[in-house]
Formats: sequence, C-alpha cells, structure tokens
Amino acid sequence: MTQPHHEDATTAEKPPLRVGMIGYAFMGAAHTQGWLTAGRMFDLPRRPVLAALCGRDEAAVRNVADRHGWATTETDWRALIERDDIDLVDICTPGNTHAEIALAALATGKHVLCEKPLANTVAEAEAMVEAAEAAHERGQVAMVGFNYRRVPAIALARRMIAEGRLGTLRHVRLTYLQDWLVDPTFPLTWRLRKEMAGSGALGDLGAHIVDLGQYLAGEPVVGVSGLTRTFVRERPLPGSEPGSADGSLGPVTVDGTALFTGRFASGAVASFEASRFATGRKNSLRVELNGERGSLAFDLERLNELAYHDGTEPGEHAGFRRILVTEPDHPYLDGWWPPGHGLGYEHTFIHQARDLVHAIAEGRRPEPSFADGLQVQRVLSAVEESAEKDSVYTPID
Ligand code: SOE
Repeated sequence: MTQPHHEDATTAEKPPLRVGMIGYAFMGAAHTQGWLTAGRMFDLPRRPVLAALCGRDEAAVRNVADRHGWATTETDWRALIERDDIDLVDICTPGNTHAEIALAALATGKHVLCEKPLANTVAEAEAMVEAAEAAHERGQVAMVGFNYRRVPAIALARRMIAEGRLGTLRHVRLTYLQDWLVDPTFPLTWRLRKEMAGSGALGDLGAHIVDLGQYLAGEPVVGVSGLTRTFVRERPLPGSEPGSADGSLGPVTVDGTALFTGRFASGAVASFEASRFATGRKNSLRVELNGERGSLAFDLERLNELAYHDGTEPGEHAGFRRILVTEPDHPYLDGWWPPGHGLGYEHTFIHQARDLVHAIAEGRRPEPSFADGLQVQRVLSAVEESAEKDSVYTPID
C-alpha cells in the first residue's frame, strides 16, 4: 500500500517510527517525553511509536514501561537491537556502553539517537563516526543528544549570529553549574566512576557547553588550556553495593570541576566552567557572546528569554534588551502556545525528537551528528590532557 503524503495523512495513517529505548532513568524519562509529545504537537512525517523499553531489572523496567506508555520490554539490549519491529534505537545508558550499543544498532540497520557525551574516549567516538558514515550510505541516521541546542532562545541566538548581528565574535563565555556534590555524604554513583562515566563535570556538563559554544560560534574550538579538581576524593558506596552497611568509602575517580579556556580559528576566545560544586546553583547554564557589533546572553533559568545588545545603537539609549522568545516565528514555536505562555526543559527533548524524525524522513545527516559529538570529545580529551600537565599554571614565587 502506498503511504499517504504526511501533510494529507491523519496521524494514525503516517508511517510509524518504532522506537526502542535502552535505559529508563532521568534521561530515559526525558526522551520518553520527547517521543510521546513530538507527534502530537508537530506535524511530523512519521509517527513515533513507543515500541520497546529495555533495562536490566525486569520488574523495574516493566513498571516504568507501564507508567510511561512503552508497549513491550526487554532486559537484554542485544535482544532489543535484533528485533525487526524496531526502527530506531535510543541510547540513554551510561557513557561506557554508548559505543558498543550504537555500533551494534547501526550494524542491524537501525537509526540511532545517543545521549551525550557521545562516548567516553576519542577512539570510541571515532569508531562511532565511521559506522554512522557507512550507515548514512544505507539511509540510516545517527544523532547525538545535545538537547540544549533545542531551546528556542538558543536556536534564535544561532540564527542571529549566522545573520551577522554580532559581527566578528570576540568572546564566547559559558558556564554550567550544579551543586549536588557539595554534600560529602552523597554516594559514589556511576557518574563519579571513571570506568562508567569517562569523566565528571567535564563530560557531563562541559560536553554541553563545548557543544553550545561551537554551535553558536559556528566553528570548532582548536585549542584549550584546562584545570580540573576533585574536591571530595572518597564517598560512601551506594546502599546496594557490598560493604555499604559498615559505611565503606570508595574513591571518586572523576573531576568535580573543570575550568578551561579555548580558542577558535577565527581569533575569538572562549571560557568554560563546569562544576558540580557550585553551592546554590542547581542547573545553571549561562552563555554570553560578545562581537564587534553586539552581544547576546542566555540563562537557562529564564529559558524563554534572550538578551540582545545592539552595539550599533547610539550609546545614549543602548543596552541589553530582553527578547521574549515565544513568537510563532521563533524557532520551534509554531507547534506551541500563544506568545508569552512559555516552554521548559522537557521541550528540548520534544524538539530533539521532532528534528530527528524529519532528518530520518528526509534521509539527511541530523544535527548534531556523531561527527559533532566526536569534535566535542576531542575538546574534552584535550582539556584532560592539558589539566594533567597543569600547563595553565605559571608558578608565582
Ligand atoms: C546531570 O548532571 C545532568 O542530568 C546531565 O547529565 C544532563 O546532561 C544535564 O542536562 C542536566 O544534568
């Protein structure tokens, strides 16, 4: 049967995009929101279907699948990947598993969405890019989940920079601050173990701001100087692990804070700060860009707003002004509420799902691609190398 053209089709008539998701914790829940809602609010060429959810604990995965609306469950990701009633594999597991799962999923002909950071090492990320390129020739699509690109104000900032409203860029300033590690009794979860997470604040939060910096500037970072710290070096082992009853501690093997500077080939300079020790900061992501003709500033705590300073205006009444990014012609706003009603964090995942469905239907490389994820990985790795050398320090006697 020929499929109706999507604009003429009712939602039920559109060809399904059967999603199989691996992992169902925080990111899994966020991605589920994306898959559930994208087709309801946007006119998509394919209809996302929550086909299968995979996790190792059978009872727990069934419970979440039931609540979130996934049709079936699996306890082995390999079984999920082998299923021929799955079109896309969505990877929401810790970083140490991304490469293996993505390579296997691409090999079985699936499209792939992989959470950030793309991998734990540059070598893994390179292998993933190679596999994604080969898969692209076969009509498959592979995307990495840097969701903050999908905040409408960030997408608008990118558009304004590309239009030349800031002129030549000089400064790109990004901070991503959380405080959940300030408490020294916070347990040693997987995010604090190098063998699972790859790195700490650097890979978790730094990956986001490196991606945003490169996306907004429209060019890659070509050099860095870094400084990392692990303030609390031992933490209680989580309750479920042996030894916890007697209050055993285990070593924290990742950074808690990463500061770095970067340079772009154009001559613009960037500063980055990623921390889990910024007391009082819960999920504070801020961006400011200064160019020869103007500046832009964004704060995730006020994510419906973008601050813009037009440096060509007479000084007398110039200043940063607030753009409320809720107009129908702002990025992604065509699917949402009337002006002023506002969006939130979860909408970034809905927009991510929307963009990925379009890329699949059009057979084009999505943004951010695995190659974009690899470029971020290269920057993170260079920061670690620089921090190990302590090259940022010129000692002062
Ligand atoms: C935890 O630090 C975390 O959930 C990150 O892993 C996400 O990528 C970020 O968006 C919010 O914080």
